[in-house]
Amino acid sequence: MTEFTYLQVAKDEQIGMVKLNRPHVLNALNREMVREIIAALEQLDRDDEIRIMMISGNGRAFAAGADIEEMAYDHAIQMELMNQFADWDRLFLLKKPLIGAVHGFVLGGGFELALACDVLFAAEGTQFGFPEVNLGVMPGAGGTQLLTKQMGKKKALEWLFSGAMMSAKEAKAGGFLNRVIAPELLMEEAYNFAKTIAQKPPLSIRLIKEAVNKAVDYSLYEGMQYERKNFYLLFASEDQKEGMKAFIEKRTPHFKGS
Ligand code: CO8
Repeated sequence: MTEFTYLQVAKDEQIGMVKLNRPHVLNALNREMVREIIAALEQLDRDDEIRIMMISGNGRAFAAGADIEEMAYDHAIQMELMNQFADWDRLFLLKKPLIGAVHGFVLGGGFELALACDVLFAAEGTQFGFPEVNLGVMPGAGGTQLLTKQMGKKKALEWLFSGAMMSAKEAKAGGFLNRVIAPELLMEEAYNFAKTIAQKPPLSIRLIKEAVNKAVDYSLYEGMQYERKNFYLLFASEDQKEGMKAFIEKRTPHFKGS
């Protein structure tokens, strides 16, 4: 396997395991880390020894979102030209199942990564949320589309408008979380599930995944393009500058609606 700066990647029999490993900032996803996550998963997806993939995080969070410090001073046109989140689309082209085992904070881009998993397990005490609204922006890597498709419009809007954190119990009731597990058993239970699926016929698993994705993904692509333009556009606003600056300066933001 390639060496990664922000990830630990391992192969255990037929299971490929990716661990986000930037714990001092709660696995905040900087651009290089996002590139690495996609590269690692694609590498495992192409690996004939691997039948199923798992993703989890080291430290006290799965991931507390995109790296705010890195993007706080970005501009809309620069973001449009870089179009960094376009790489994210490749997560939806993975052919093998991706099992998420999440804990702690699962926020913003971290929540989007969790929603992109095919099956999701969470430790008791996990907190999910889209706090982007508190920073003067909005989800930009599929959050509005995935949460709405997986939870329904009204429930999704409650969380997206408020930026509040939802418990694992609420997430399970919302329909996008498969199991809530005692923290000390999370990895073991996710691993055992992966092992069971790894024993199934790989072609059946691949075609089941493909068929289910056809059922739920219709028009997702268009929705994500629209969302992305709006996300980039918000970087032309004063409230985005204020929201992110206030986060960095550890003070309450003052939004003006401009
Ligand atoms: N970006 C950068 N640094 C972060 C982030 C982040 N998202 N989250 C936490 N950190 C850092 C903190 O600044 C802190 O660093 P330091 O020790 O140097 O001060 C360290 O991690 C620990 O965090 P806290 O001290 O704040 O820990 P608390 O337990 O007090 O609070 C929270 C935990 C509530 C999770 C808090 O850290 C927080 O609110 N974090 C920001 C959450 C957030 O707003 N996330 C959304 C980001 S925007 C986004 O995700 C847009 C998605 C677009 C697509 C992305 C594709 C990749």
